Amino acid sequence: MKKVKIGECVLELVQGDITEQDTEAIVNAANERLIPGGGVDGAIHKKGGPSILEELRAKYTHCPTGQAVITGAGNLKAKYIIHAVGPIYKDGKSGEPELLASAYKNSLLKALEYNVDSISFPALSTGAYGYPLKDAAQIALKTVIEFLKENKKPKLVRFVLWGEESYKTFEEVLNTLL
Ligand code: AR6
Repeated sequence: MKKVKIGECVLELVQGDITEQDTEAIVNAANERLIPGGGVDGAIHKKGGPSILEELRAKYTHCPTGQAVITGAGNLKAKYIIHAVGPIYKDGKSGEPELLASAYKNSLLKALEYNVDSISFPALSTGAYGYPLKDAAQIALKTVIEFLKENKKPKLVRFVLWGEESYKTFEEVLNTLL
């Protein structure tokens, strides 16, 4: 676990499972059609139960890449799920960096809109969507740090990294940014 202060806010890195987090919101790595898939998305829907998909279907038809929508969290400990859509990685020159930054930023804006004090993120786009881990970590951390400096909330942002490689990469990148 690594914890740093960004002004009054706390930024944490932990290795673990996003579905277990007790932050007020957790972020899902969703797709544009908001159809439950594998990875984080599969785990969240499986553990959170059917109310999450019912709410998605009732409120939204889709979510463009780089944007985010919000629902309740069913059986999970969190109160909200922010469903963010990261880009599918092609060559790094097709707008992926901007779209990935935008997925983080729009999730944080959603959190502010709902007065969310604490939020957990997975490493968006780094699984099925193929974003190189180190590049994705740079964008994720830079975007969050910039947002916290500017907005002074949410009070806690936690990255929940699946596996040691992902955790270590985020830790190394964070050390270079501080
Ligand atoms: N907790 C935290 N991180 C996890 C967990 C977990 N329980 N499970 C996997 N990861 P992915 P994407 C890590 O594929 O790349 C889905 O089918 C994983 O190791 O979940 O944005 C959706 O429906 C990786 O580092 O999301 C979309 O179609 C990171 O979470 C598509 O995949 C993200 O991997 C989205 O792809």
